[in-house]
Amino acid sequence: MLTGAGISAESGVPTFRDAQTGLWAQFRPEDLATPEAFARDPKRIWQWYEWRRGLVRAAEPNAGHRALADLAQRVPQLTLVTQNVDGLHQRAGSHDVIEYHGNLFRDRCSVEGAVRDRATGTTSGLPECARCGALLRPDVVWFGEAIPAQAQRQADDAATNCDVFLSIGTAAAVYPAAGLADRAARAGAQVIEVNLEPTGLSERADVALHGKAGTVLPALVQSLART
Ligand code: BV8
Repeated sequence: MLTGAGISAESGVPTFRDAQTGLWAQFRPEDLATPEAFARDPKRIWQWYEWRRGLVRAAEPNAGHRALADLAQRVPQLTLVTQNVDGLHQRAGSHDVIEYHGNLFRDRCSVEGAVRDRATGTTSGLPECARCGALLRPDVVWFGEAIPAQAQRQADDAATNCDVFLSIGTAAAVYPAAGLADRAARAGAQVIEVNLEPTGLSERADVALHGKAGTVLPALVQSLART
């Protein structure tokens, strides 16, 4: 399964398509989630991520997240790959979630590249590495950056070896994540899309269920439970 921002929408976490609100309304996420933007103005980028952390802390997993955690108990082999950096799948009880684009709540050293704790003091007023004092950055994948190697390998393997590939709450427009469904289809899997509206994947999917994930997924899991 591959999930995107749409599965967290019903938890009050804005999708990337949803217009940003307040201070961020004037920015496209694609312009903020880049190493260049961070190099240019780390203070602004940290404000954006702190804003998003606040939104997610105030959010709760929804019926869509819970249905996927439930499904994992019912099917023998299930791999959950998410593009979301909000950690809501894990809070809903899903295990071994492949965080394809990282996680909002971890910091990594902008020089050493490793996940690091924050230094107690800070000379720049921004989070700094407890080990080398360099600026910390959120442990997420920015546009133009590579997917973490282990996550990419695990996701590719799961897509190549699955019988059913579920694409949930994603516009399927950001690569290489958007290529996973085609990889699964080429390997003979059934591709099922669950999304509020048609996407670039819809016509290539074997089944396209258009509706809210928080409604469609519990119904899907229940119907599977009856079989
Ligand atoms: C890379 C983390 C190279 C940060 C993110 C091939 C073709 C074209 C372009 C490219 C290509 N290959 C690479 C690129 C460039 C780029 C890319 O894909 N650009 C796009 C814009 C065209 N890709 C990259 O830059 C990638 N890196 O290529 O590096 C490289 C390789 C090796 C070595 C060095 C370098 C990295 C991409 C990752 C960027 N990071 N996030 C952060 O979050 O701050 S991407 C971010 O945006 C999300 O993680 C997610 O992936 C994406 C948003 O997409 P969705 O999740 O689909 O969300 P969206 O809002 O778009 O849609 C939501 C959907 O839900 C909608 O359809 C809506 O209808 C639906 N919905 C709404 N409510 C509900 C619902 N559905 C169900 N229920 C509901 N209630």
